[in-house]
Amino acid sequence: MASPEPTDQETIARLYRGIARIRRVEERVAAIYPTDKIKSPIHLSIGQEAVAVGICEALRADDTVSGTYRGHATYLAKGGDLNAMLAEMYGKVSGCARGKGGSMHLVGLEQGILGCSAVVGSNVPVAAGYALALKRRGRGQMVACFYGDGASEEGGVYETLNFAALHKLPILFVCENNFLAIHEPLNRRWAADRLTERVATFGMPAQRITSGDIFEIRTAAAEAVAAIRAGAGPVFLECHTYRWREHVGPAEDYAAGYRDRADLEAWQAKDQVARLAALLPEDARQTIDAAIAAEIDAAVRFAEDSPFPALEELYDHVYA
Ligand SMILES: Cc1ncc(C[n+]2csc(CCOP(=O)(O)OP(=O)(O)O)c2C)c(N)n1
Repeated sequence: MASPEPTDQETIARLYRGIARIRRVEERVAAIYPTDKIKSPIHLSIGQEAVAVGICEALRADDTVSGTYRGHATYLAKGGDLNAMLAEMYGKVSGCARGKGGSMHLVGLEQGILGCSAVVGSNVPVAAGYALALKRRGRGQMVACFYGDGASEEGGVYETLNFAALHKLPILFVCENNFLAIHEPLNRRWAADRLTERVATFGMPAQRITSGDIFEIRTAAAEAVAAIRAGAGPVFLECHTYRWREHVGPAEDYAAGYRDRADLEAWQAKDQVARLAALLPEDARQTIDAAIAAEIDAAVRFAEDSPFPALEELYDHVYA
């Protein structure tokens, strides 16, 4: 059951701005991609934005997120720098990883973005280690760790859930369940669709949100964050969502035969960008849209005008 929509226009406008900004950025990235100016592979999260925005709404600025290689939404929702994100994709020195990481390795320690990895599931133990460090530091900070349903099949994720529960780490695990791991749907990978129940057996509250509703995600995140800050240990949220585009790249791939366009249409019918847009007065929405478009134009210019890293730094910053 979806939680009631907030009536205050300020909240709706803020959520709309967050979610529409991510959508428009990724649409622009998809449009630029065929020109070959973007040097990195891209994993778009178009359709999935409500999860990142709903969760990050509940976080403090000094909290940390750990994202996946499909991390544009997480990076932007946590306050990542759009200029630095686009420059990173262009391979430019002004990128958030000096142009050496690309789209799959967005990082922004100043904004609490821990960085992510192309190795599926590998961000999860790193996030728990960070949560352990934050707990020891004792300033009430926490981590929100995002991963996919495919990543949930990695052994290291289960070891991490156990460790986090045992040590009552301040971490919110968020599984973005889009039902797909590359071209393999969930029902060909799991005998039983009981992810949330499996996680609960480790000894942490575990909740499934099937609606994709940004208000429901936001409410659940706020409750989870309050419990985590009170010292109760980790919480797990499984958020159903859907990726509209292909696994990697800018196109649609419904002709590939591994999924049905009907599934897309069902999710598009409850698209949260359109829903929030409809909750706003027309002039307020247009003002937000215009600001987003101007910001994206400026970020594209910034990425295009920035230089590539110098040859002399080829081997710098690539080994930690
Ligand atoms: C350890 C590891 N195994 C396999 C791969 C190949 N691989 C890349 S993405 C992916 C699917 C992951 O699916 P999911 O975690 O659900 O994330 P989504 O792409 O749906 O966002 C796989 C198997 C990889 N990158 N790393």
